[in-house]
Amino acid sequence: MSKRHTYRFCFGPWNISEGQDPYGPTVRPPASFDWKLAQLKKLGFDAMMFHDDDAVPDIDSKSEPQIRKEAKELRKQLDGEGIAAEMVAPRLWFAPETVDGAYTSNERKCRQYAIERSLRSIDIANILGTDVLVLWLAREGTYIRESKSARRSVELLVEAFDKMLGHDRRIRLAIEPKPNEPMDHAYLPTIGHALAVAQLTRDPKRVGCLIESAHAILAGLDPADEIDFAMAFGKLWSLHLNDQNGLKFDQDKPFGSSNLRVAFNQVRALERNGYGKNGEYICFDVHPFRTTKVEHWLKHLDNSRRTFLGLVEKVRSFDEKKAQQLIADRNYQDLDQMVIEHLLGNRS
Ligand code: XUL
Ligand code: MN
Repeated sequence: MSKRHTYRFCFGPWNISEGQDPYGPTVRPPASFDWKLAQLKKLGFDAMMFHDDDAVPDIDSKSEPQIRKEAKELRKQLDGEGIAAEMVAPRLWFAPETVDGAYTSNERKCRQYAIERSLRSIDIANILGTDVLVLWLAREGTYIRESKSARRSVELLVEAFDKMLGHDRRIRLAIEPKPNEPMDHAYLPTIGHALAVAQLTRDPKRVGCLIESAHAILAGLDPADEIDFAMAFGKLWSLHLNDQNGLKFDQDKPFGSSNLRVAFNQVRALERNGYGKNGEYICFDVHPFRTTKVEHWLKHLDNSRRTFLGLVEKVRSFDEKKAQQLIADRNYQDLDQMVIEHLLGNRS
C-alpha cells in the first residue's frame, strides 16, 4: 500500500437535485447556487465541479467578454469562500444544436457550435483556476446504427479534441465514458476506449479520463479494475464515485449503497495507486432518491463521504499479510470469506 494521505472531497450543484425523472416532475423546490455553496462548505467538502452553464447561466445567450466577466465574479466568490473549482464540463446535451450529437453531429454547423462552446468552457476553466475539462460525451453515439459511421465519429472526436488542445496548451481533457443513456450505444463506452482515442490526438499526454462507478457497472465492468487500468497509464484525473444496482438506467446512488464490497475494492484501488496525491479530488456524482424530503436533502452527499472514509479505514486495517498467505496457497475460498468477515467487522 502507498503512503497514507488525506482525501479532499467535491460535488457539483446538480447533485442537490429536485427529483425530476422521465415520468414525473420535481418534488423538491430549487435551491440557489449560493445556498448550495454554503452547504458544500458546511458538509466539509473542499471543491465544486461545474458544467459551463453552472458557472455562467444561459451561456449561449452571452458574449465572450460577458462570459469571462461572470466567470471572474464566480472565481472571486469561490476564493472568498475558500472553495476550489475542480473541473469545468461543457453541457453538450441540452441545446437544439446537440440533438444529433455534438462533436459527431451530422450537421457541420452543429459540430461547430459544440467546439465553440467547448472553447468557452476552457476559458471558464482557466478563470476558475482548474486545468481539467471533463467531457461526458452524452450524445456521441447512435440510436440508429446506419445514421452515422463509428469510424467517422472517431475522426470527428479527435478533430474536436485537437481544437481544444490547441486552444490552450495547459488544458487537460478528462473523458468520462458511459456506455449508454441517453444513447443506445456510445462511441467511447469505457476507459479503454477513452485512453485509446487519446493516442490519436495531437497531445496524448493531455487526454486522460474520469471514471464514474455507475458508468463502469453499466458497461459490465468492475470500477476498481477501471481505476487500476487508468492509473497504470497515470491518467485518472477525476472520479465520480456513486453506485448502481445492475444494468438499468443510470441511478447515481450514494457510494456503497448497492454493493459495499465493490465500493471497498474501489477505495482499495485508489489507495494502492495513491489517487489524490497530485491534487485530484474524490467527487461524488450522487443524487437524492426521489422520495427524499427537503430536510434530508444533503444526506446522500454526507453519507457517501462517511461511507468512503469508513472504507478507507477498512482498507487500511485489512490484513494484507494474511491475504498474501492465502493467495500464495491459492486459498481464494478463505480469501473471499476473509473480505466478508472484515467488512462485517468480525474479529478473526
Ligand atoms: C451523466 C454524468 C454527468 C457528468 C457531468 O451520467 O455523470 O453528470 O458527470 O457532465
Ligand atoms: Mn458523472
